[in-house]
Amino acid sequence: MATMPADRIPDSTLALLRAGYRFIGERCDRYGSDIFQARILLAPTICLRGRPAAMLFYDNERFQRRDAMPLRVQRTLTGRGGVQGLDGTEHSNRKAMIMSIMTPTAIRQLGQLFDEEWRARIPAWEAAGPVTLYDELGRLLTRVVCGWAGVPLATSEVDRRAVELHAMIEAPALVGPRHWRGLLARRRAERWIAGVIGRTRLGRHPAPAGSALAVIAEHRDTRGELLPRRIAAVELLNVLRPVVAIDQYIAFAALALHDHPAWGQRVRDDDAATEHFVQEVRRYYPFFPMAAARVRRSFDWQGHHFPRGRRVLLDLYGTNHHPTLWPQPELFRPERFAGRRGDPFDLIPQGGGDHWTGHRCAGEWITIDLMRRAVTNLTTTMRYDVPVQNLALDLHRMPALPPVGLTLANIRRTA
Ligand code: HEM
Ligand code: MYR
Repeated sequence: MATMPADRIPDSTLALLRAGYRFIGERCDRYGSDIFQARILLAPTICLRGRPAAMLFYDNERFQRRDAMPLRVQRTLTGRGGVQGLDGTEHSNRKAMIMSIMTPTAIRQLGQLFDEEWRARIPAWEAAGPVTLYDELGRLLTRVVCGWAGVPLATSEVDRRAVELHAMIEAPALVGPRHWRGLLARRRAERWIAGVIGRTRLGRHPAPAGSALAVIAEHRDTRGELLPRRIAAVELLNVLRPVVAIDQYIAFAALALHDHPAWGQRVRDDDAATEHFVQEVRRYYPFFPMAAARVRRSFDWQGHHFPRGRRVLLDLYGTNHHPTLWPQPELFRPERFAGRRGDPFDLIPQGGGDHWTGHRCAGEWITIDLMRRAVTNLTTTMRYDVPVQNLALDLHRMPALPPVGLTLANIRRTA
């Protein structure tokens, strides 16, 4: 058996929180190995990066998701009892429910709503002076996703729900007040959505057929039972929250347009260039740092032993920056996607493998579609200035800055 390189310090959790997105990659570079072990959250943990590692990690025979996600992440970002922590037939049943919402027609409807809202918002931005893109898009996406999903939302409620959904996304890797804010936000949001599910089931709130609300409220599990209201709420929030999270990627796209102005010209009226640009934003910018699983049955891989029950972290960011997969990974070069064949295990910002049988992100197509539309809106429907501000990428924080701060000024309509 080969010896797995290992961190020497008794516990690396703080080092992980401090190093952020580069934690696994830095150690892999230092050890000259895409696999190493560290104690994280007081337990031995195997860390992996790269394409072969991603193929291994998404093998359902070898890994399970039960008890894999750290509690602090479940209590804020994902909730408990949702699809992320299921295995086997329970997972396939629940995942089929979520994937049934993602039809091409539904994705187009969401996109059209998004475009309409964006255009309708421009006059207010024109009048407002400098706007923080992340806050503006957080509110816009909250309105759009609730309308699309069939969730009733009074105008007076938009701000509060947008803040709650943002708090859940920001909290998992932070400590202190910003973590507590995420705990509270999740409790409130689950109560809100459980109420909506309850009223829908009683026929007090008609949910449009095929909407996320209707599908989840009416779904039957493997035993033919409706989901408990709280679990249904976790699943509906698994659709609402991440659509709002796309604002981070849109802010990164705006940052990339600012840093690489020639691409602002190239993406205009060029669908292929826009696609490459969006894929490079998803590859290059840090978002979901790593995925977590546990060894289901002991096995050996590349001469290393994986004992049953061991937690394993796959470095999503590090795989997207792996030097053998991506020449000059630290350069932002959308043209690297021209002629590149799709591969389920190399570009994995939203997980790898298969959407139905595995845990790959259910919202990947929605994400790509809304990012494409956002890039078109940023480059054709309006003009703006980017005032002097600190736009240096901070990879130490998860989620990374600057999306929270990116400000646009002097917005004016062009179309
Ligand atoms: C799972 C990232 C947007 C719904 C995941 C995973 C990642 C991810 C890394 C976990 C993969 C794994 O465990 O192996 C992202 C990022 C997004 C995004 C960076 C950008 C904003 C969305 C959207 C939706 C969505 C828009 C829904 C509309 C889900 C669901 C899962 C998931 C339901 C759980 C899948 C499962 O466990 O089978 N996402 N996601 N995500 N995502 Fe996303
Ligand atoms: C979603 O809302 O599900 C999509 C985007 C969330 C990104 C959150 C980024 C920071 C998370 C740190 C989690 C560590 C996981 C082991």
